[in-house]
Amino acid sequence: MWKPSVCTKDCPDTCGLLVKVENGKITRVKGDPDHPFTRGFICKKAGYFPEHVHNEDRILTPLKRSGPKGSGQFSPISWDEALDRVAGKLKETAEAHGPETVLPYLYAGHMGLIQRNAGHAFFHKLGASRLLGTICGPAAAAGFQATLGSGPSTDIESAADSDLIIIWGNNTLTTNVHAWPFFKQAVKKGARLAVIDPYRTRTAKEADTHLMPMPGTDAALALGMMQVLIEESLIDRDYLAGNSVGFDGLARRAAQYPPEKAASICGVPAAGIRDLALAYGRARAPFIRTGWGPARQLRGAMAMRTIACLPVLVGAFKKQGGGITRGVGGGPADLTRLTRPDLCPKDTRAVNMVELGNALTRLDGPPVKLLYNYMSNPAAVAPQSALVNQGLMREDLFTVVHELYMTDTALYADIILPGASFLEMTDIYRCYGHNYLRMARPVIPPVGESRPNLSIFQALAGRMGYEEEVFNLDEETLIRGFMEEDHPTLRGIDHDAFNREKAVRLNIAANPYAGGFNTPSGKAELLSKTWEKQGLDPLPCGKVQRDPDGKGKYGLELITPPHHLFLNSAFNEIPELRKLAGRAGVMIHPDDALKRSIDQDSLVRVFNDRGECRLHAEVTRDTRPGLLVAEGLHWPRLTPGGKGANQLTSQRLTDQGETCAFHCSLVEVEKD
Ligand SMILES: Nc1nc2c(c(=O)[nH]1)N[C@H]1C(S)=C(S)[C@@H](COP(=O)(O)OP(=O)(O)OC[C@H]3O[C@@H](n4cnc5c(=O)[nH]c(N)nc54)[C@H](O)[C@@H]3O)O[C@H]1N2
Ligand SMILES: Nc1nc2c(c(=O)[nH]1)N[C@H]1C(S)=C(S)[C@@H](COP(=O)(O)OP(=O)(O)OC[C@H]3O[C@@H](n4cnc5c(=O)[nH]c(N)nc54)[C@H](O)[C@@H]3O)O[C@H]1N2
Ligand SMILES: [Mo]
Repeated sequence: MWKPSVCTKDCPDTCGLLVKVENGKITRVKGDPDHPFTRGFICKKAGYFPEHVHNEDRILTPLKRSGPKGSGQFSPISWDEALDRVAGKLKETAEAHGPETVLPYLYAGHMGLIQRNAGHAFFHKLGASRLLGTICGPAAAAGFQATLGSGPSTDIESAADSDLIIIWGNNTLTTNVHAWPFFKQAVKKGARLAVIDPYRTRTAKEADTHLMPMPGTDAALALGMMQVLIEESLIDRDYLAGNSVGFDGLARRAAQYPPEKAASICGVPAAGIRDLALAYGRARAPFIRTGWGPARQLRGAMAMRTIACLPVLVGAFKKQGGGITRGVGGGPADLTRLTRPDLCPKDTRAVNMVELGNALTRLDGPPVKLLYNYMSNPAAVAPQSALVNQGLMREDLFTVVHELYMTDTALYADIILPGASFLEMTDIYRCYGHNYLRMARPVIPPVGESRPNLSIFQALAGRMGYEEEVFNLDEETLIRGFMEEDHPTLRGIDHDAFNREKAVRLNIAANPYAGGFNTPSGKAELLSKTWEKQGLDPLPCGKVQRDPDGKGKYGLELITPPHHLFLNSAFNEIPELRKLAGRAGVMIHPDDALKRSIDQDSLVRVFNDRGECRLHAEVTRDTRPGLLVAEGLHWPRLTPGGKGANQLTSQRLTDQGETCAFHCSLVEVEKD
């Protein structure tokens, strides 16, 4: 029997799935052909969901630590014992040290609105520290917001009508593969495909043009293109006059970045910048797909804000097929009946999740005494792992981990609670790559003794004596409540189809900028008064900020972009995918390898002041001189020396959005 479901991984595609169940077990997963965006195909990873659900390494009972911290020695206990112990420890910690010494840590292991947000009310009621969930998107969002305003950007589907697609810092074939057929439709009709990425990704290999700028130089590159557009009169003056503010200031700024200067900052040929700018200015309907890559830099918001000026200059939003995409998506937006922010005591302290290493080792007044981790694997995904691990090793820290697998983080737990997989629970899925909403009910009951997040938090709430209604609401009731919200994107949608678990189109225009911009001026802001008031440069600016801890000391840039066969650290639990992925590697240009006598496949030590890890060298011209690329994330515990690439990344925050500058690290490398 085939049952419908939704892929819940943190990916812009949020695929429609069909899941085959035989004798109570999931035996196959394939794409749902009825899904209007994902259209019946799935990525390599999702084909392995049967092995994700039924896997001999899956944690199926609560566990308690039975050996030294971090040793991975655990013994099974009953749910009653586990919940009593966790609730008891929460009460004890809150009473002895204050509730802010409890820190929930979560991110996006599961993207459904209910299970992902299931712990918020609980921690609000407790008065625990709040976690700022900024590890991924906010710098990109802030940059876009400054120029184009908040809200959804251009629908990717409309790119099928473009005649020039620029994929800017996104590895579409790896991280957003369902956008590809729309791009290919355009290419079939004659569109040119350009990629801007520091290394030759799978996607770059398919492009007509590939510019390989050094990381963190996108604003200079975009300004170089603007200089050409303005000088060659390829801008749309009527559109600018009616729909933007600040053009004169921008023009003065762009004049400072002729392509030769931009080229020297970015490390790309000036002719390449000029050529791309001319193509962009002359295209009938140019379309840009930005990923998050340019934003994972210390000046990441500025980079995104600057790129977002390009479509404004040429009036791309007027044209069918033109525009710019970062994220999309709409309602339901009001989740307060589940998250209950009103239960949170005023002025409760906030801890930025990027700075977990600091929070566990340096934060005082008060320190963190109890870490409650779910839907995240910080020992692998958070920056500066050495500090994170040092914190997790603290004897006086009590760590609870909800997980399906023995991740690097789970190894440090005092108590592990077995989580159900997404195919075993009810949830509702919004999406950040297309405009369809969908719900999914369990395909099979929870395997073993595992439980969905909502059920775990409700059981804990009972033990804590919390009596608010939220601690008794079930998933179907919550979803019905969410869907009653009077949100413009929910108006007119087909509720009946939604209840039958069909993907329903939200009420979002394919070109949301046609009707104006959601900025303070209502226009595209080439000059941002909002940024000016915050003491930031109001205009796009091409200054580069490299890793301050490595400047003058370490000569190589390191980026750690997504791996084709993993999703952040997820899917490492599947032996077959691990085998296909091979050993954790680092790409190095032959010139850099030669200087250091590094041979193909040899084990190398990559290091900086923050830490070190051991990777296998892949000597290749797919990266450029001066740039190392370690696609990830492999589980550190399965990597030589037990250390992963996040040993090298820093906790420094981006210019806006307080995001992690994951792709901004200076390092050195040597033969091991
Ligand atoms: N297979 C797979 N799919 C995934 C993920 C995964 O890990 N694996 N992760 C998921 C998640 S959580 C997210 S947020 C998205 C992210 O999806 P993407 O936007 O594709 O990923 P990013 O890490 O942001 O990096 C995108 C590209 O930017 C490049 N890049 C790095 N620095 C710079 C720079 O300074 N300028 C420019 N122009 N490019 C730069 C990188 O080399 C990379 O190819 O993908 C999701 N999908
Ligand atoms: N160096 C470097 N580091 C990065 C990035 C990078 O590009 N480079 N990318 C960053 C990005 S974009 C992001 S978004 C973050 C992602 O950070 P995370 O969201 O922490 O990423 P995952 O590795 O997917 O870990 C999620 C964990 O949740 C578990 N899980 C899945 N479903 C459930 C559930 O229903 N309940 C519970 N309790 N657990 C569940 C999974 O087994 C998995 O171990 O990582 C960041 N880290
Ligand atoms: Mo992400």
